[in-house]
Amino acid sequence: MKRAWIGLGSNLGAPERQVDHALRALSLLARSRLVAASSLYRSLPWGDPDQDDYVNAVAALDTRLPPRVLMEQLLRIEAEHGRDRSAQRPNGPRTLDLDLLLYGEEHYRLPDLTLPHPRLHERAFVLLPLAELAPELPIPGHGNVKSLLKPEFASLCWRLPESGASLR
Ligand code: PH2
Ligand code: MG
Ligand code: MG
Repeated sequence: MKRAWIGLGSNLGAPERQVDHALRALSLLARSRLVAASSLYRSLPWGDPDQDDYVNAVAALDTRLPPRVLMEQLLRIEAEHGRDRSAQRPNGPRTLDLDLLLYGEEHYRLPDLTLPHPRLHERAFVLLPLAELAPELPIPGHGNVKSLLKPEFASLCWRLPESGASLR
């Protein structure tokens, strides 16, 4: 059993509902158990300013699925939420994005999967939800989550008041 950390994001088609549904889909994955989900956060678009704000969250999944199989399942859930990769620009709007952030402490470098996620340590919309669940979690090569938080994150990403973290 490994602990995987998954980043969820959406800024098209009722983003809060997309993220809620995706959490439910993660809880139904074979050979896996969803152990925690952060609150939902609203965040300014990173990488391409010409799009709506995102809703982001992070989930912890204990799983026996190997990383590539888990990745395939994440792509399947994205597709079931209307994700159309062919019509998409890099960092542009999307109905649902599921990023595999960490898989245990494993390092991977495949054409379509790099672990840990190469930009995880600098993104407010990943680090703030992650800090809610696991402030002490080490990000290989970068120290723990808590140590990576920066004051300016507060103006880039904020918790939606009506949402709360849940342990399952
Ligand atoms: N995802 C992107 C590009 N930019 N910005 C925010 N705030 N949140 C995201 O999840 C996000 C983004 C591509 O996956
Ligand atoms: Mg992404
Ligand atoms: Mg992605």
